[in-house]
Amino acid sequence: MSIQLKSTPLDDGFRMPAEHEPHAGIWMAWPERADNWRYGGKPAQNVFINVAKAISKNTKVTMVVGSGQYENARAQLPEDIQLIEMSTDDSWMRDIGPSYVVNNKGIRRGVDWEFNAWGGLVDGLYFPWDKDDAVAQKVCEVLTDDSYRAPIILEGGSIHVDGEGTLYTTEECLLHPSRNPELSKDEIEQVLKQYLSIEKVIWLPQGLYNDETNGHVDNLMHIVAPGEVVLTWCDDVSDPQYAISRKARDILTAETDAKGRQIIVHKLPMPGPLYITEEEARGVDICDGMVRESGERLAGSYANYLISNNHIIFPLLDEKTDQQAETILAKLYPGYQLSGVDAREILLGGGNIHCITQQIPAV
Ligand code: KQY
Repeated sequence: MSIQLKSTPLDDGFRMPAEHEPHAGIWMAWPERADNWRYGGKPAQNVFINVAKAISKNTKVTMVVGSGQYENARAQLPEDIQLIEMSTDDSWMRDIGPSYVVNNKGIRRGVDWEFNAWGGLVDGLYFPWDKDDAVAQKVCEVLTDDSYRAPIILEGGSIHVDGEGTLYTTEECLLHPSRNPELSKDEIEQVLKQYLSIEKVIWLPQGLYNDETNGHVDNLMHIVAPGEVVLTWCDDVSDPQYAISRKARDILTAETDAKGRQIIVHKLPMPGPLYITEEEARGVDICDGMVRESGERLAGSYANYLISNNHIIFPLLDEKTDQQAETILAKLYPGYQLSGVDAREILLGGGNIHCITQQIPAV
C-alpha cells in the first residue's frame, strides 16, 4: 500500500540523498511522441535501449511504456529490464518521476512535484500534460512507497542535491514566470527546504544556452561529491555559453556550501556547438511548443550524465570532444565504471541521459 502524506519530509526526518549514493533501481519511459522524436521515436527507442542496457550492468532498470508500444518495447528490451505499462505524455523520467527522500531507519518516500510540461500555457512544450503529472504518484504506488505531493511546479532536472544539505539550481528555471510566479525566491527556498531537507540553495543565474527547459541545472553541471562540481565550459568568447559558464564558475567559487566548504569547480568541455540538420528536422511532426527547425542550436552537454552505483553513463555527442570528456570524468570518479552512449538522438528531443532517467535510492 502507498499513502499520500500531508506532512513534509523535513517534519518527518527525511532528506534527499545525492545521486552518487546507492540505488535500488533506475526508471525510464519509452519515447514515442512524434512531435518531439523524429520518425515516431524509432531512432530514439534504439538509443533508450542502449542507455537502459548500459545502466543495467550495475542497476536494475524499469521502463514504463504506453499500451500501444508495449509489445514492441518488450520484444526489443532485454529480459532483465522490467517493463510496466503506464501512460505518459512523453519520456523524461527525471522530470515526471518522483524525487526520493530517505530517513535513517531505512525508509524511502517519493516527492511528487506538480508538472506543467516545462512552462504550462506560458511557454510549455506541449498540452495536455496530465498523464506526465500523474507518473510520480504511480511510480510510488508500484513501489509501495508513501509520497508527498509538493505544492510547487518543479522538474527533477532543475535541481541537484549533494545529500549533505546543499541544493544547486538556476534562477532562469525556478524563478521563470511559467513555473511559480506567485512565489518569491525566498518562498521557493522554503518549499525546497521543507520537501528535500536541504539547508542551503546555490542559485546560478542561467542554464545552458538555448535549453528549452528554461535552463535546467542538470544540463549545465553535475555534483561530483559534496563541495565538488563539474561545470560545462566554453572557451569561445563569441559563443553565448562563454559568459554563462564564467558567471556560474564565479558564483560557485565565491560560495560555500551548507557545510561551509569552498566549492571546487572542474571544467567539462562543451561539445560542438551542435545544430539540428535538415535531415533530422524533417522527421519530426510540427507542433506549437518545440522548435525542431534545421539550424536550431542544440543544448548539448556532457554534464547531463547519470551516476548509478559507481557507474557513470554519459552521452557521446561530438567526436572532437568525447574522448576529452571521458578522460575528465574518469579522473573525477576514480574506481567508477564509465559507459559512453551515442546520445545525439536524445539531444534532438531536447535533453540527455540524466533527463531520461530517475534513480530510486536503496534503503
Ligand atoms: O532536459 C530535460 N530534463 C527534459 C527536456 C524536455 C524536452 C522536451 N522536448
